[in-house]
Amino acid sequence: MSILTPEILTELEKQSIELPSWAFGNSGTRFRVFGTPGTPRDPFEKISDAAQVHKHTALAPSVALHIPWDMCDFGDLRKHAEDLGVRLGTINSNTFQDEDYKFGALTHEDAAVRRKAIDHHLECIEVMDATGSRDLKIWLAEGSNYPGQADMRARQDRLHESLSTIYAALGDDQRLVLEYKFFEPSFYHTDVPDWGTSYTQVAALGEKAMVCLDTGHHAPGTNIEFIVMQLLRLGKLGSFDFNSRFYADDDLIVGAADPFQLFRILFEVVRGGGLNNPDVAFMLDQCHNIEDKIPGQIRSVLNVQEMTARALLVDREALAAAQSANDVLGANAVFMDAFYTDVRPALAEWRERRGLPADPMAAFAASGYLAQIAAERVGGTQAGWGA
Ligand code: PSV
Ligand code: MN
Ligand code: MN
Repeated sequence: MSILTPEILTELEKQSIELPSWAFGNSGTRFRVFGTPGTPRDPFEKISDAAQVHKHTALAPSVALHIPWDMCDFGDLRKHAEDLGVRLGTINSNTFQDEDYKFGALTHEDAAVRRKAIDHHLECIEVMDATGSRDLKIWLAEGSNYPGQADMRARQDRLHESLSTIYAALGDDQRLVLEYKFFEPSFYHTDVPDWGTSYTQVAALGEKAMVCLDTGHHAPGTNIEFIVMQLLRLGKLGSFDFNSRFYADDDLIVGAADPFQLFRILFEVVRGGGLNNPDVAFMLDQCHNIEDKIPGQIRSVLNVQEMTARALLVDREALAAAQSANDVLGANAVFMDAFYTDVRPALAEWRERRGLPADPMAAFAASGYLAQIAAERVGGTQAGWGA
């Protein structure tokens, strides 16, 4: 009998992970952006590539867009997505590539600059109306580089004011998720550096505002699963941006740097009722600078699926018994037993039973899709970060 019980499989079958459109474009570091043959030249080609991930895994039915990078006719894009069996998801705003935002956007001293940044978000809400998206994700590249440079407190007040105006424009079924990041591009202070600040800001807005937790946006050693637990407990965990990091905001494949951390996070998701909970969006926020992008995304969603399966394998009853008996090593052993269980053969067999490839990475490689797009997509500008 499979180690994955029918109850576990029911949960796994419901799992869905949103892909970022920008993961399919070229990206790099501030030193160089390397090109990859076949890289999408427009949002339509990004969606086509994302649909390949879903086709081989049945795990990724939606794609997040970034505005203005993905500006196009959204009615056409929506139809293109639906024809390929996927849908358009979260809309990400962008206030980090405009000269006017050098010293801030939603927090800027100058009301005219704040107005421009607010208007950009209102435009994003119009895009959401056209794409049928529920979530507006806001990540702000705002802060200061030197002590004394900025009035941090006044900036919090202006942030609240700006966010309130954006929040007021949301439709009944729309939400705002506010992402935090402790550094970069500002290096002394960031206006939304941590979950506490994001929570404080969204709590002041209302029920339709939630926190977005990007796993790569914490200082080394941070107990991220504790934050997951707390936000779920408070009913304010709106979304995840999954990726992994060794050093900074590396945006590497989720589960690549520290699979155990991903397991611990997903255990708290399961424990806190966050799994397959419509209030919690599971997204990837990654860039594939040197590896092929579509296989990079396939590997990523499989990593999340594998760690979710292991998290579901934790014997919660045995764990609770050991915890209440203060059996330190016993409780830890129950936890580690699940983490060390190799679920890959059971998942492969389950996939086959559902008409999916047992090995999605191999099936995609054998499909010839990468060679096909490399031949077809010549000319034009390859889309991506810095585009
Ligand atoms: C920049 O840190 C960032 O990676 C944020 O995590 C956003 O979610 C993403 O870019 C897209 O804007
Ligand atoms: Mn992010
Ligand atoms: Mn980031």
